[in-house]
Amino acid sequence: TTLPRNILSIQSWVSYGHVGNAAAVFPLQRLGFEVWAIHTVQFSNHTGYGQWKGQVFSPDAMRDLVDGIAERGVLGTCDAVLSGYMGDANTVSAVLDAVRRVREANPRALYCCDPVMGDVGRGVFVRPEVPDVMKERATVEADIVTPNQFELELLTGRSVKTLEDALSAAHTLRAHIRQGGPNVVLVTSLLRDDAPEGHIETLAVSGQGAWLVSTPLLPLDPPRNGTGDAIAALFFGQYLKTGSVRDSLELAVSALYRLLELTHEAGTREIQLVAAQDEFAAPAKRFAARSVA
Ligand code: PXL
Repeated sequence: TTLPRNILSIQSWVSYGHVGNAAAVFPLQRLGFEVWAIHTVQFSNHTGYGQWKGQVFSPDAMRDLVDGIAERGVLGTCDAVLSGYMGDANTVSAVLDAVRRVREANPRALYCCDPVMGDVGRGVFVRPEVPDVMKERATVEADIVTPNQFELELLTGRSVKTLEDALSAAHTLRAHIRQGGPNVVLVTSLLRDDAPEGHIETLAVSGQGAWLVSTPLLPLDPPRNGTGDAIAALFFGQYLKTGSVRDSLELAVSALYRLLELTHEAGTREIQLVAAQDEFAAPAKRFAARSVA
């Protein structure tokens, strides 16, 4: 059997800076994947600046691109689909159509859904109908979901304050997503009451086991847009390469920590995605995961 090579990534595009596909495509390419990028929007810059120019693409414009790829006869060679920020229900429908069409052509294709909906400081930043649609229609099709702590709470209706809460909510979400495949929940930006101070954690819960990685909390204010998009891409890419949840967690978190450290050193509003490229495939310092199963 051959290793997965082709990933369809459906996300935002920005000309300047790094969120959505502009945060995910390059790390995946650097890991060795061919990335088929479909952009849900084309903006000048991310919305964290408060102002931007550009267009939102219609669901039909996205379907058109899937049609065009299908006409090349290559849909059956698509190994995986990655989705990120989906601002309204129509975008969710177009993404799920793409997932269905890929799976018809290749039943072994994996779907990773990053349920981007909000964050602790910022609240919900998608249209009010999205959380329900994300829960009932998108995550149920996903083999891997990558919520942050806030999104885990939103998807499960649970409050997450302790490690026990996080594990229990993550297992509840695992039972809700697609069964029979990897069935992995990756919880990012975990800040629980019972953790060592000055640290932020990433938790992976799967049939292979549950692991936690702790990294120093860097004083990045505001938190950098695109960080979640980059870790979802790195984790999914590493999982497709290695098949190991623990290794993927350690490799993705270690690369992301160095990416943020470089960003802090540079003092830039945008993440240092290009400067950090050597970290993606082989992090210089590897943070170890501890089993919390
Ligand atoms: O990181 C998610 C994201 C996706 N798409 C756009 C964004 C952001 C975050 O700022 O602005 C357009």
